[in-house]
Amino acid sequence: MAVAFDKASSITMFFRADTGVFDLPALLDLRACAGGLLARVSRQRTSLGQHMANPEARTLITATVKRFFKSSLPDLFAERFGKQPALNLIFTTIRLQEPDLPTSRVGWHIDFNFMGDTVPFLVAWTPLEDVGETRIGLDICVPTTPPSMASMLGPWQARSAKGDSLEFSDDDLDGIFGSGGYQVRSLRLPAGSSAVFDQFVFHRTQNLARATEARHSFEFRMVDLDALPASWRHRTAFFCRRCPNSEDNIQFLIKRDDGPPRPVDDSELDALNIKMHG
Ligand SMILES: O=C(O)CCC(=O)C(=O)O
Repeated sequence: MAVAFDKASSITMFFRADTGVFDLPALLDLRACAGGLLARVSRQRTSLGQHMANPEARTLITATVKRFFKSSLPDLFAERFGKQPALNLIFTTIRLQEPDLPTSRVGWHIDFNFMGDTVPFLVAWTPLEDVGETRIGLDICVPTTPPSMASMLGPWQARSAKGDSLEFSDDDLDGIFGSGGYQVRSLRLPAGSSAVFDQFVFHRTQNLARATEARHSFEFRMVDLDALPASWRHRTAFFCRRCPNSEDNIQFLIKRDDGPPRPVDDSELDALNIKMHG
């Protein structure tokens, strides 16, 4: 993917972690959604968008996105970018990390992978159980000085152009930030917390050899509907945004092929044929 960026400018990364973003009633809805949707696939990962054509799944999805839009997360996006966010439901994912299943771990990467663009974007990584002690959490790479766009995105672009893996090793990170030019922080967070960061923050599944229990998590991926990545222009996608005049205070939208996102109702969603993976 070719990406236009100002090579000399330095990257201002956004990261913050908050506890108590989802209270227990909200967590119960998120857990029901995670369990229900994962049960529909034979994998450790799925996305909300994948299940939008199924009415029972949509009930679980609706409960979750209502909780999301009532949480503090959309306002965090609005504070940073001056716009209310929409959730990209295709890229809002659910993960199960089991202690004895190393194949589901993800190495160092940036969420730039989802869009190849510098437009407004935040992901809220939200564990549904306490992580960092007996359940696998998330590692964050914290550079000691802000890297330049070129040092960060150059290696990404070179790999993307060749179709190579977009997972980076520790040595790769040494090459980008300089040896000793970053720290690795392992997040120890209670259930219902959110680690919120942008598309420039390297992160990976925590290496936690002593893990004994499974962890579920959501990755809520927020964008500005008026500034979508160029690479999504020809894609079909589902979004959800706050809509104060509607029954649930939320509105689902569909974007098909080259068209703009437009509201979609249950009957249109029921008629869709979404290919399920896994
Ligand atoms: O939850 C994990 O183990 C990794 C998730 C992640 O890095 C991602 O979805 O981008």
